[in-house]
Amino acid sequence: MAEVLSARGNANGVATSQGLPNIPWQDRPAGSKAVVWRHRENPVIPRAPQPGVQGVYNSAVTPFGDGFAGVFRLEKTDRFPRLHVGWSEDGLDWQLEPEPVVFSNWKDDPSHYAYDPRVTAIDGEYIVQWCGGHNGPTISLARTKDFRTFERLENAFLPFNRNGVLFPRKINGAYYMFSRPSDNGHTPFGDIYLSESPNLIHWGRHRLVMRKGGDHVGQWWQRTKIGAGPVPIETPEGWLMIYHGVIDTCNGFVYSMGAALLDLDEPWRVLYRTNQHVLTPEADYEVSGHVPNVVFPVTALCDQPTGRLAIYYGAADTCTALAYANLSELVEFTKANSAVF
Ligand code: BMA
Repeated sequence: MAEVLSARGNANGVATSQGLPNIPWQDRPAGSKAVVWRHRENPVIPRAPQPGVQGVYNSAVTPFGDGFAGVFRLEKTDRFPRLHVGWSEDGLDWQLEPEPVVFSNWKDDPSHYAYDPRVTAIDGEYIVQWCGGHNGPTISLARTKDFRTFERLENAFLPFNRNGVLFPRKINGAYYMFSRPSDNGHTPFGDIYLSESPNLIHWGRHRLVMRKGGDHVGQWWQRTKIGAGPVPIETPEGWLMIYHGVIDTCNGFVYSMGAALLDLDEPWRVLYRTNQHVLTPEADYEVSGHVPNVVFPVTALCDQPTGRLAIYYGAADTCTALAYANLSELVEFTKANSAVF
């Protein structure tokens, strides 16, 4: 990888347009009918991309300046998960900072791991959400304008919790964030909840959004647990929430990708929810790695004028992969292949 780029971005570094003409993109392969299809040169960040790094996965990227920035889950050979900033001009070739993110206002405890980050552009800045160690996993937050200086906020919730995902705008004056109450281990259960905040500090009005399950409507792919994925995308049909659904098999968990549409004003109300996965581990880099059979979506970039979606996902807890979809096709697929429960 090339050397780390210097400072990037416009005046405040925050993308202002709904258009994203430099979004990574490849057309659906000829003959394929898939609603979500893989980038041909996957993985975009391979296994062991740098000496001493064994995995970069479940990471969030965002438009930034003329290109892209991101916060990556990076594991060196100590296998301790930390957040590292990355930069890219095209969303495909990433330069990763060798040192983890530090917080200007926070003395980190070396036992505080950090994994599965999301990045939300909102109110002229970027809010980073991740699963932080706080006597067990919970949802940690920080703000940045330039991906160089980060100010840590208080943890949003009590442990144990994972998959915090902040909406990209306030709804009726309030911030909203998904989360998934968990346990201190590998969590053989889990439903998606939504919480509200006036200030990104105090969270309440916790509401159940979606439950795992589906046996009673003839589905197994999301029967063990579910968790929110990328920052939801606003569409005329509702908030598009891409999420992961998990089945427990005799070979362990299998993580697949699904989609749901939520009411625009009351986003705890599920309008549609796919009755089947839209991507499941099948490629070599998804079925083989440190944790086999994991497709873990974390980012969905959208070019609104063309409807192009670029979905970044962690593959097998080892590398970073990319898939594509068309926004209106995915919305229509979700509506046409839905079972809400
Ligand atoms: C979850 C998290 C993710 C991971 C997934 C599959 O519980 O730990 O970071 O990708 O399991 O192992």
